Amino acid sequence: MIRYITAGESHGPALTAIVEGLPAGVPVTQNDIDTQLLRRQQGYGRGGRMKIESDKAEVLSGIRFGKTIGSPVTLLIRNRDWQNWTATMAQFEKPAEEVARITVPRPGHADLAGRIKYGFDDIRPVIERSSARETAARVAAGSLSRVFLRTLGIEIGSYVSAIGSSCETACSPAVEELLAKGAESLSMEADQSPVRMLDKSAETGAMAAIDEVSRQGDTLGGIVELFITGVPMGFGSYVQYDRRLDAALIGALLSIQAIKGAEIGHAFDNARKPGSQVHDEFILSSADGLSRRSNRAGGLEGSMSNGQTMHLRAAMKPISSLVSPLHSFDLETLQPTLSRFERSDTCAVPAAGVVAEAVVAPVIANALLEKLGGDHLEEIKSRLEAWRLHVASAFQA
Ligand code: EPS
Repeated sequence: MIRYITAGESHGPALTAIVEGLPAGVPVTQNDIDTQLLRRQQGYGRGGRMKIESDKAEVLSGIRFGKTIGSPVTLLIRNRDWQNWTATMAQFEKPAEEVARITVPRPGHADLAGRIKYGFDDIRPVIERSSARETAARVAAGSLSRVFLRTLGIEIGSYVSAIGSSCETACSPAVEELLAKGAESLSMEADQSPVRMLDKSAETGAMAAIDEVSRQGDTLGGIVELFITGVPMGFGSYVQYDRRLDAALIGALLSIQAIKGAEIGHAFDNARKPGSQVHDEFILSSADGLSRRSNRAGGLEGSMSNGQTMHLRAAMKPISSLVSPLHSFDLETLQPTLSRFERSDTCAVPAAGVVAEAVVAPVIANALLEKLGGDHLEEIKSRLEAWRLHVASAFQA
């Protein structure tokens, strides 16, 4: 099973990830990792930091001659900005010059609870580790599971359906066509847009809205649509709560900084409708086997994959670092004051889609490994092929 852990502060020397449990024999290129890191850095509405960084992963272990070797993979992404923070973020010696302590929490951020929980006299350490900069390490880590899945015909993709109130009015027919080619085709199309939207009028509206809130010193959130194609029936299980695949997927999405809600399929819409308008009816044909009239369940029934495209949705709140201050107070004087500005983005929803793709990749890879086992890619490939044939044979007379 794949496990990973990340380390690193936003303005420390580097971010690191150790990924354990990847099978041996998965072909990985430097480009497979760095392409995802570059995608994460894009998007209309990003702040000054992305102009400083040019994220690249150094592979310190676990890959030999372009293939995983089954041992833990260590990834290191250096923070270029570190050179500007050596005094503030010094590991050992406190610098001679005064380092300003931060004592005014930003509403909506980890500042307040983090400062009290860890007993700091300065909010800086909370800002450093709660920062979404950490997602660079998770994108690098996730890129390995993503390659593993791609070699098995399982692809992950996303697009942005809403930024602020600018949203797609209906699900674009282009989505179905792109998904038919695999979910990565959908992502490649979305990547052509500065806001990763497929609908041009929504894109124009979103960019204008980002400009407008930026002028006002404000921020915008939005909604990411995530798709996974090629997952066969029967991953995950209903038999125990911690084997439920839907819960693991939603948990992964909610672990992303600023993501406050997630759903599978049309969960919230479905809740307002009778069952006859919700459940995806079966069509059995001798030519095509099993298909469905719809996919409102988002590819999961009974917490298991049902063979349809998986569709998840995540809601990102507006980033809580605002140029225009909100009401706050000073934790030292306990006097009301306005919140301080910490450099940030106006909108990071396009990047959140890339991060969402990365965090669900190990979840799907683990569901696959739980179902099929295996330590080497070729072994897993043949087991998956056999499972796909077994499932298809169930619907043939
Ligand atoms: C981010 C890096 C950060 C922020 C942003 C995301 O860099 P800095 O703090 O140096 O500007 O731009 O982080 C936040 C929005 C946050 O609340 O911490 C990145 O690499 O994605």
